[in-house]
Amino acid sequence: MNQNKPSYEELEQEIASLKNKIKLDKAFLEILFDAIPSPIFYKDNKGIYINCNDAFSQKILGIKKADIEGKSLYDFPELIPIEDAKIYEKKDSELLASKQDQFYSTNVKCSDGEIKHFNFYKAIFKSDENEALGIIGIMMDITEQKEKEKELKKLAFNDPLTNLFNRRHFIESSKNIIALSKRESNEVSILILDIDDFKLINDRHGHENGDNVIIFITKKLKEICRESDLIARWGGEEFVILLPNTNQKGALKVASQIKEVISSHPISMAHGSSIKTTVSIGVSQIQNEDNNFEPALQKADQALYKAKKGGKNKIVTV
Ligand code: GH3
Ligand code: MG
Ligand code: MG
Repeated sequence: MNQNKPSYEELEQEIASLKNKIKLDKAFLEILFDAIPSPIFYKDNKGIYINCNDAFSQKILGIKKADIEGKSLYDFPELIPIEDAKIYEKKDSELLASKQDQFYSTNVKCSDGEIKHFNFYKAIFKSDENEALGIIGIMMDITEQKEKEKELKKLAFNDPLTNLFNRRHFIESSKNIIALSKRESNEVSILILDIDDFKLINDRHGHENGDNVIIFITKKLKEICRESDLIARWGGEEFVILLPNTNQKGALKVASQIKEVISSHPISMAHGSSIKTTVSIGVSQIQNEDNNFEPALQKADQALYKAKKGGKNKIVTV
């Protein structure tokens, strides 16, 4: 008899211990799978869900895992709209055909009703014969990151106090407007507007009330100007407005409307009283030979200087 050959009992013991190990490994993987906060799912090559983690069943569909397994994208019309199901199905087919990893990002309506932005990372799993058996997908919630990006973009383009375009954005946007106007032989004018004696407002009523005056003027400018006009906060209490399809005469009309509206409306101060303020405006039309607004703005700025010299609450044109 061979001394090294394990006995039947020993073999049984070995098998039992291996089975136990597999069970533990499986349980460990299951716990790990569910502990991952990113939704994960896998489907077979016919698009049938094989499994998913808690994050997918709870955060995305809001139903039990058992109700997802064995189903396809089209089995949850109230949770996955048909149009979305079609898009995901197309992506899955592309992935299975290409056998390459796939990445895309899209908005997803979550089980709590919120629309979130997700990055999708998808890969196929294959048989030993290299046949695509199905796909695995991981979803990363990047909503917060997207919001921050949006916020940063806004800060880069908009003035935080008034939400008007800042100087940089004005310069960029004006290029297209001027180029288009030139092509179509349309006239463009520019206004520069400066609040009169604004320092006094700050000194008498405080910086916060000064800010409110700037916000008030912004509101009035938006009310008076057309949707196509480009309004920017140029500096502290200075605004520049580009007026497409407007000649000098038209720009003067807009300027005088701004001047009248601002000087006639009382502005509420935080402590209950109200004040009135005035603005001075320089006006100039962009000339045909000019490729940008700068020469016209320079002229408008000189006009503004004259308006200030001439006693403020005035419009001067060149
Ligand atoms: P003028 O009629 O000649 O234009 O006189 P002014 O007092 O309006 O002009 P000046 O340039 O002397 O003062 C502008 C003031 O605007 C100085 C600055 O402290 C203030 N300022 C600039 N930005 C802001 C802001 O965002 N908020 C407030 N409250 N004040 C600001
Ligand atoms: Mg100024
Ligand atoms: Mg001023």
